[in-house]
Amino acid sequence: MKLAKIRGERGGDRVALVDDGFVIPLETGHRKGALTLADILHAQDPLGLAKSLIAGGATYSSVGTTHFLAPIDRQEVWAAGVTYKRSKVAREEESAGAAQFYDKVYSAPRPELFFKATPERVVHPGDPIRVRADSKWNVPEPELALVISPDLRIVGYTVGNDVSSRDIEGENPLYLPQAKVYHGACAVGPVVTLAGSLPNLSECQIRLVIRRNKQVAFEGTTSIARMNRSPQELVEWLGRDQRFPHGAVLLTGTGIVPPDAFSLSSGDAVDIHIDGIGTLTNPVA
Ligand code: DO4
Ligand code: MG
Repeated sequence: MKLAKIRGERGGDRVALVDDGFVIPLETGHRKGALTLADILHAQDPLGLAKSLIAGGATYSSVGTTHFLAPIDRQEVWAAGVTYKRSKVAREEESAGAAQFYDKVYSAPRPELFFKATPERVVHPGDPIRVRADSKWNVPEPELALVISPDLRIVGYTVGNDVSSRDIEGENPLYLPQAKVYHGACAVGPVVTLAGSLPNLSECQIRLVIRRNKQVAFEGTTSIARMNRSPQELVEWLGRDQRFPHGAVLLTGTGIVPPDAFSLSSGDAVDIHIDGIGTLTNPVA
């Protein structure tokens, strides 16, 4: 079972339950203060609460005709890095003088964790992501995203794109925030699959397809089983001496890196599919 934020036909945004290809808007406004998607996700029984909010006579629509929004409210977006061997090797290759740090962080107990975006900065499904104007080497990073409650439970999963500038990061690891955090660098969505509804995570595949002029310019697949750390471990580190009163979304690192000759260009279309969740699609501005 999945939850989402959708744009209603007359423009208002709604929280919806997504089940078996159907989208069912929820009546979130009739209780004391309107409930947000995050309120439902952070509840002890999100599915029970969502089902109790289906109005009698609710109009179902189909997933294909629905305008999905990023399924985020006030959560900060964080990201983990170098959690797959492919990412470690790619950073070692791109990095001018700091290759050993990537090997160290891949195998150290403490993971690489960095701040990625405030919710206002998150790009909605279908809206354009961006490459930095002062960068020549840019890639999407297709990542499993964990939806985390204020009490640090993993309450759901969505798809994240940690768009990154490889030349800026490669020049000096201290430039990481500039390579990672800029306008249009983070997309999330289209739905949140509730924690209990995802098949065994280690059996799920992540697939990235980049199209240029309607032709496939790059495609790659990895398995979440290849992640060198468990989601729970990443959340435990994220929550150390840290508080998330509004919850958090944590991107768990990329296991797919296009070859070094590839860089994202304006007009490209990026599809990231994760089994059991769905496909996040964004054009490049
Ligand atoms: O250290 C660089 C960032 C790595 C990253 O974002 C990833 O592995 O996904
Ligand atoms: Mg990443």
